[in-house]
Amino acid sequence: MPLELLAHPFSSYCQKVLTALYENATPFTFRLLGPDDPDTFAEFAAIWPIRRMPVLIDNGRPVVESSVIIEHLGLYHAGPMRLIPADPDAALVVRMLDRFCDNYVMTPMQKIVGDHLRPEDARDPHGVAEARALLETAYSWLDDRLAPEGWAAGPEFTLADCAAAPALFYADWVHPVPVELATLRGYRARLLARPSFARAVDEARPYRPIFPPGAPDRD
Ligand SMILES: N[C@@H](CCC(=O)N[C@@H](CS)C(=O)NCC(=O)O)C(=O)O
Repeated sequence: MPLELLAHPFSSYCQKVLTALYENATPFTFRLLGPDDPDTFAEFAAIWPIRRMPVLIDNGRPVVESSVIIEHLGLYHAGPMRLIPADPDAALVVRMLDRFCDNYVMTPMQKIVGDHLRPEDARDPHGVAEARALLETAYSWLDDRLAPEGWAAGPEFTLADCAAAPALFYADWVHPVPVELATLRGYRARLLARPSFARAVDEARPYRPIFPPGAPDRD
């Protein structure tokens, strides 16, 4: 039975997993989680009551959480691109950067986006200000840490880059990376040029009009 991914092309965490799948040209069936397919959504909600996408189904076995899905793919559907290094110490660095991108870039970005979905009288300006401050700190830390070439953890593209790509892509839309952080801006540009992530971004283009704060006219 082929792998199935319950996902939406415009979702940042789905793009993280799609990037990993495309890196290895892993065959899978994309099952769209959208308003037009209530059956797929009901299946998703039954599998994962937390209702956060994506969910991978591997021969009937559901796998949740994007980082774990990518680890699962490396264990059971390995391809030529090893997204988690074999060396355990190098793997720790990759996992730390993956956590960094999810917790300190993706989470505040989602907070800013999510605030636009709230009713006017339930907005959270204080929480949004905190999210913006966290993004500033995260951007600065990444800019200091990244090399001017290559990827987050070194010369190889890894899980950390799968996480960084959609996180920085959308974070820059809602809170632009300052021009003085040239290393980080260069890294975001390299991620956008990586064919695996570029494909995920292209597939999501038709959904840009639904970006809650309004999508800018650029990648
Ligand atoms: N920790 C989860 C986060 C997944 C997540 O937040 N997914 C978002 C889409 S990018 C979602 O399903 N949001 C739906 C909602 O918040 O109701 C992962 O790594 O997979």
